Amino acid sequence: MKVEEQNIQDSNKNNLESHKNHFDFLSNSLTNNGVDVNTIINKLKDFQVAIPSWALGAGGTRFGRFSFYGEPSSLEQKIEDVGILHALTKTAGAVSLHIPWDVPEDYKAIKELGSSLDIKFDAVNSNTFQDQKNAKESYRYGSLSNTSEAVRQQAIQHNLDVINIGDKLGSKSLTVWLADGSCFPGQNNFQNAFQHTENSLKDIYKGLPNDWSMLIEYKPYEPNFYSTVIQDWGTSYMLANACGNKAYSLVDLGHHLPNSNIEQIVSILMLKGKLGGFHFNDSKYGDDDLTVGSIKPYALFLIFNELVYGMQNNPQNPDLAWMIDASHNVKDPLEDLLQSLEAIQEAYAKALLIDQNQLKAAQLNNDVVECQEILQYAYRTDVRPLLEKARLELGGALSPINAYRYLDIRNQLIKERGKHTVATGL
Ligand code: PSV
Ligand code: MN
Repeated sequence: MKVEEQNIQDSNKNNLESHKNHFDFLSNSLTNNGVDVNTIINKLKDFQVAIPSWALGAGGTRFGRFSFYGEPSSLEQKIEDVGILHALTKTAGAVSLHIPWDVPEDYKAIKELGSSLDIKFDAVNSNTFQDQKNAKESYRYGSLSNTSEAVRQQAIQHNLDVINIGDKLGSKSLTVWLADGSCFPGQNNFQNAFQHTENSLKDIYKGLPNDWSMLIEYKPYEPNFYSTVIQDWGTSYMLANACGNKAYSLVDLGHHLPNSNIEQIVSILMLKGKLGGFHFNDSKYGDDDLTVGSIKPYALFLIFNELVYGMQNNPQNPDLAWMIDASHNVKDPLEDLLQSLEAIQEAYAKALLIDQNQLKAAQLNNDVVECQEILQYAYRTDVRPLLEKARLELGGALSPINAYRYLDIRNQLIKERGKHTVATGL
């Protein structure tokens, strides 16, 4: 299914006037405060976030999964779903595939479908956290860190295969997330596990095309509960340095222990030119994969403040691979992603409002109160009219969620695909 621009325009009609009033009011007051509103709108228009193929169906927990009606059951349908998100928001112009869940049968057709919907193929993700049918070796006790050379070789080869698949689609980066670790003290030799991982990553790195990046994702626990080989940003940073200048760290917001200062991690990785990718989600307790901005919106804003600072001051980093990594059991996955996209744009717009020169001056004067005032002035500003304006100018929806419901998209998908389709993924 494809959402036609005319239908989006129809859904906007009734709210255009109220949008204009809100926008004019905000735009005037920001302009009076020295903000260049057009620059912010253009930055919002340029900001594209990849949708992971596995978030388009309902997620699940180890206790069960409640599949959502009309889920995409093929790669084509997943890309069509991303097309729907992009048509409504104009900010979801990329998809991130997970191999082997998403191996294309017809590359040409998949590429054509992507470009007909203005969707690019962003980072490709390897999977050595599950055993695949007919695989010779098992990842039960790890993959790139395994004590067995044969298992490590199989996992290295899988990553090389993933690069090859991504290359045919126009992807430019490989994301490696390892579940490797141990569940009980004494189970693993930490040093050997780390050394094997470093050597395996170097072997994968050798197969990376020149214009590609390798993104190394870290996570403190789960599925292993005692130790994880790539447990934190420092480990990921060490490994990226060991591999070379095309290897970077990837920050997933859910992959930190409670109360970690993620904005500081982001800032230092950017200073060192080693931040390559970013997975958005939100969490209350662990890697909860909840809708972006649903639990800690202020923390998200502070993270964006550092990202904006880094994008302006640290050209040593590549363009970041932005992706949403969220999924759960209880919402329509497309509505959930629309909410996440909105929260990301909102935090980004607020961070763009921060007057960096004023902040710098206040920091140099050690004016702690003024520093906080500057951040909170930006955070408390309701920037939604700016997001609406950016979407309108690109032919998107004033309110993507309202348009999605007004156009009755889920019911159309159910009609097309049936009720009991199940998306591949976790
Ligand atoms: C692991 O929790 C993770 O965040 C990695 O990005 C995976 O590739 C993804 O989730 C899907 O399992
Ligand atoms: Mn992730």
